[in-house]
Amino acid sequence: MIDVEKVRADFPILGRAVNEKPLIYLDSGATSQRPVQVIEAVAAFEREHNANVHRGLYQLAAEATDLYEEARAKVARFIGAVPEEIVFTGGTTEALNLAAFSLGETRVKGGDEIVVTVMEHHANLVPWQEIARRKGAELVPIGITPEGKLDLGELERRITGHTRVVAVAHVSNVLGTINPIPKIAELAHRVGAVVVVDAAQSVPHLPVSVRELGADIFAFSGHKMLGPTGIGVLWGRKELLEELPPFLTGGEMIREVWIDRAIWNDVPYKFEAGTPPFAQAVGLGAAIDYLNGIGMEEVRRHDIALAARLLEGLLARDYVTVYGPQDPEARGGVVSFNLEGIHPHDVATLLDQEGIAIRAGHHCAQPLHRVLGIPASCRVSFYLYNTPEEVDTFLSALDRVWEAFH
Ligand code: 7TS
Repeated sequence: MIDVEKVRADFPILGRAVNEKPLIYLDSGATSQRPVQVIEAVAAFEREHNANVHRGLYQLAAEATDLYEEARAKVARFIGAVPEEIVFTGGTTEALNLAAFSLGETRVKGGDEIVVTVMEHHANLVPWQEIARRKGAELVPIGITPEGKLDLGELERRITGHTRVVAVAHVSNVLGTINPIPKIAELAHRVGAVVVVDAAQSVPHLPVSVRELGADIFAFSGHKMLGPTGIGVLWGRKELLEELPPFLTGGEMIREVWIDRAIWNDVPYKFEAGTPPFAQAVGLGAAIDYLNGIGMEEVRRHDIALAARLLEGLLARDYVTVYGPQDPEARGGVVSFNLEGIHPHDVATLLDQEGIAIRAGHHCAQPLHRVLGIPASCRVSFYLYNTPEEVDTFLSALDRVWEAFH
């Protein structure tokens, strides 16, 4: 069990008031809060070790480089990979653009197919739309079941000899659905397709071993897992990373340059052009230390307990429609819903009056909302610092929102 009160004491922002009420932060799916250990790790780096990495031949640059590479090793261990396979990026969006561009260059040609799902965040959809458009390839969207799970029958039918890439979220940022990556990878690999996993909502919340999951590329962001903004990760199988061309070019990503051509550096540096976000990487390393100190199994159990309590409360209210699987074990700590006849923006605005922060809108998943037949939804998302009491306070505040409209 997580000692939530002890955890909360590490997050300065959770001590503040919003609209004269104690802040209840239920939007960690958008960005998590940061513990003092992460804030201090970044500050200590800036105060004591700042120099550009992989450049200078002086002590300070060596320290900065060691700390940056140490962060890479921590990320690798955290997801069961090796450091050469960890590419630091600006975030999930940049990592997925890198994957789409580089795979598009080498693996996708006219008439090929790219399989996506209707539950993708725009970050794992629009880059593939662009590749399909540029290469004359076709985007093949896989639908969901009435319960909000991926339609595996349709997936099996639509992965064919034409499929070059299967791009899928590990955990949906709206439905919370956990997709069966090993099964998807097996189907894709049978036809030689590459599996790209948007792990933005999974790596922060579940124990993840990239080797066990069997996919080829994973992308996630530091800021959703207690780390700073501006840092993200692309993990790829080494052989695949070696095959792929770089996305951004310039300094640091080269081995040798002539006036008319260049030879690329080894992986992962081939994909890290320019000055990388090294202070942020050190912050991400501190975030991983923090999560390891708690244990990802514990984080997962905590999410399930809170989601179960929330689902039970929401399903008991006949004015609420919940989207996605009703079994808390089948989802991450994200729950989306609507109140009958009330716009999600009104719900979020009234809850804010009570110090409760939730997200309302299409959550960068407009195609999914079209499939659900709604323009927008409300979303609660948890993390290790949320309490059962906050869930209860939220549910009674929701009743007050409903009453305000009736
Ligand atoms: N993929 C998923 C599944 C996400 O939830 C997000 C961010 C991204 C990709 C993009 O990550 P970024 O760090 O590059 O922005 N999701 C959300 C959200 O649900 N609300 O705000 C941001």
